[in-house]
Amino acid sequence: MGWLTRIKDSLLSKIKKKIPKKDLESVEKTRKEKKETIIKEETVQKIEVKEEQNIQKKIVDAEQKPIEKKKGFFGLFKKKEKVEKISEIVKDPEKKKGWFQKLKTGLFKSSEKITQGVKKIFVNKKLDVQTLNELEELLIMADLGPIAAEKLTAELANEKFDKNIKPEEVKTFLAKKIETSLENIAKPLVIDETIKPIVILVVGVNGTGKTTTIGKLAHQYSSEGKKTMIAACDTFRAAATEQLQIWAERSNSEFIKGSQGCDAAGLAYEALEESKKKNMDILFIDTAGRVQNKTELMEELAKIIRVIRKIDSLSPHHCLLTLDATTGQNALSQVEIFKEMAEISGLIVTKLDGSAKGGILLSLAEKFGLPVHAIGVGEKIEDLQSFEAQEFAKSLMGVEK
Ligand SMILES: Nc1nc2c(ncn2[C@@H]2O[C@H](COP(=O)(O)OP(=O)(O)OP(=O)(O)O)[C@@H](O)[C@H]2O)c(=O)[nH]1
Ligand SMILES: [Mg+2]
Repeated sequence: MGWLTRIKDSLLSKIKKKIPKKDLESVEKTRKEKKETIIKEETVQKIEVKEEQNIQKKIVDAEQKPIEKKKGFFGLFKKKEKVEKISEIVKDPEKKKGWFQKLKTGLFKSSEKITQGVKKIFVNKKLDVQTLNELEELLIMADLGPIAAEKLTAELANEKFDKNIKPEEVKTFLAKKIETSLENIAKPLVIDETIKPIVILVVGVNGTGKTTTIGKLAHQYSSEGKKTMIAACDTFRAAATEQLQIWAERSNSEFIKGSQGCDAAGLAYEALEESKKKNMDILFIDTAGRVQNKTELMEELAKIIRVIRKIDSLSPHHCLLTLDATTGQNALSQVEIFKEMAEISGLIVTKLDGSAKGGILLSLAEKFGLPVHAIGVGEKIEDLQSFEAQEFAKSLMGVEK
């Protein structure tokens, strides 16, 4: 009954009269416990941030060779004050309709779960305490996360409590609210054309789609006429280089590789030097995703960042984290882990084709507010769409365009 804590006071007193005293007491207890947990979590987070800052300071201090312009780890993505030319992943309007269809098909498992659930809850029923509780539960089960579920349910209660409401109306209402929540995070990847090359570092857990996403992004930019280079800095996994090389060929990108097991940071340095020499527009750096050895990965990523900054102190200009939508709530802990390792500037959520956990985008928005630049909707080179709040919300709720 989390939603009860969020509804308007006038409605609250009306609802309270209908709820048995013992239930109200239990809501009050949950509310108190929740508040205490939030305070505790915030304190822990503050300590963690402080520790993280200390670690990063040590990394910077330990660096021997002076870099072009000394600056803190967290100054990583400072924007140039004046961006003269900006390029975005622009959607071809011709393709737009087809993409909506594809997203709808991809999110079918998620939307079907919600549609069937809403139908069951709201058939010939008034919006009352019981239906609201059931709805909140359904939304949590659909991976929207407890915070978003509570918020959406309370918003529906505020507007429609005690009124008859049809399943379709519920879905349309929720789609609109979800759209508003996602609007803040749906941001295209912006490439500052005054910087050459723009360095895009791609990180993420094994199998989340780093390599594939680099191939897709490189293809989009090279089709726009940009000169792209890809560096195979996942020197850890066997066959990773060969896989990336295929994507480089498909996307008409230059390719730079080392031998298996070679120093990833050294290779990244070489790649940046080379891409400068060749006047590349964008350099993509692929990385290994071995989170099972967090310390090694953390050191490797920190080293990559440290050495490329010797050439360009503002690099990497973007640090993208790929998340596999099919892993659901697990994606949240992946963001936590990678936020410790690098300053994540944006997310790419992959495998939204066929995922029953599309609601994860809401959880991510509520928890981190990080920009989502694009979504993966298949394994092919063209299967990367820019993330658009409205079409996503409608697809998730199974609402017609
Ligand atoms: N259906 C679907 N499959 C995807 C998508 N993105 C990536 N994949 C598949 O997911 C698998 C893993 O993708 P990779 O790009 O190799 O993932 P990675 O993060 O580079 O993995 P490691 O190199 O092992 O760390 C491949 O089989 C891809 O084809 C997507 O959006 N949809
Ligand atoms: Mg890979």
